[in-house]
Amino acid sequence: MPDSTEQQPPRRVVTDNLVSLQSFILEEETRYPGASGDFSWIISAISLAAKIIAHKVRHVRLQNVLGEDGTINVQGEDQLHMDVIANEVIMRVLGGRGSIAVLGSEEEEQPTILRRGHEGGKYCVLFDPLDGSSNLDTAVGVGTIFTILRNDPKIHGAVETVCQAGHQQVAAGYVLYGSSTVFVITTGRGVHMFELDSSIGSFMLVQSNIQMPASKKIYSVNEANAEGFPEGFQKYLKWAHQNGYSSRYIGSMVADMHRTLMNGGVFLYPPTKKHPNGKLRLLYEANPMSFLVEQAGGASVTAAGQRTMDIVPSQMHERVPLVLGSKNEVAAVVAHL
Ligand code: P6P
Repeated sequence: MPDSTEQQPPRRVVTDNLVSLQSFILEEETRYPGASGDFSWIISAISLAAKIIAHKVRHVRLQNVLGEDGTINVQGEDQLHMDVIANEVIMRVLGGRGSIAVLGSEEEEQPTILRRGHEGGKYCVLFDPLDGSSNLDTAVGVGTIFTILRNDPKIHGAVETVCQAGHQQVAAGYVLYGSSTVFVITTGRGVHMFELDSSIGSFMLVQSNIQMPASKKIYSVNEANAEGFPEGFQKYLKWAHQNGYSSRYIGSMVADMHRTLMNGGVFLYPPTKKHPNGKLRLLYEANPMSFLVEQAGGASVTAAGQRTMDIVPSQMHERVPLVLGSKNEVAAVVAHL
């Protein structure tokens, strides 16, 4: 036994710990005394669904799941095989989690009630199972978007239960099936990114507390629709053209959003002739992305300059015009509206 006078070896401090999504969420849970673990189970379920979908997305031609399913979804869009498959995977994985009261999907007209408040239903989960799926045939990045809300047992209608303003979200995130599979999430304490290590089947923490640059001269919009944009948006685009901005538009929201989150810039889907209220859905696209952007130091507003997360939805699939991204870039758009 060395005596106290002997030089003790320096204690090793490991700074680049290996942290999985599972352990990250469990550690987060310890910050909430009395937390039951229900919430962690939901994130775990979403993570499992993401791994299953990632495998199918990366083998669509080999598994012969490209193309149309022959049905039309509630949005009036041709459903693709992968839309249906991704939706089924998430419904089947989340359906088994005892703390979920209501599930809402872009692919289904009505929310699904799994259990009432007195039966243990504490949370509602809304999701777009495979946003941008029309890009699958050209192997462009697509994504799953999710948001978690509290279930109010006093509200009985499923639609009324899920129609909550974005600032009431408990957690939100997306999975981007891109050149890598990344899982980006916020529970209201910063934005954190995990990358799927398919050799071990785990999402591993690769970046914590992501903060967007306050300014970045990149705008992301489908300029083919510009003729139908309200005048303020047309003025903004003209200003951006004259001030050295670059244009980047993939046409897959999760991919455009991830670039904006990581590099800065502003993503816009204004009112158009075809979509006078914008194309993107408030509850399970605009709100989760807005939560992430605000947590990363950015901003998200509608075409009227109103904070997106203050809108109280009246319908589950309502659409909203959207401007989100770096704080100063959103301000530059609003200044022209
Ligand atoms: P447009 C995909 O269909 C989607 O819902 C989003 O992922 C994407 O941002 C948007 O539509 C693209 O729409 O009209 O530019 O093709």
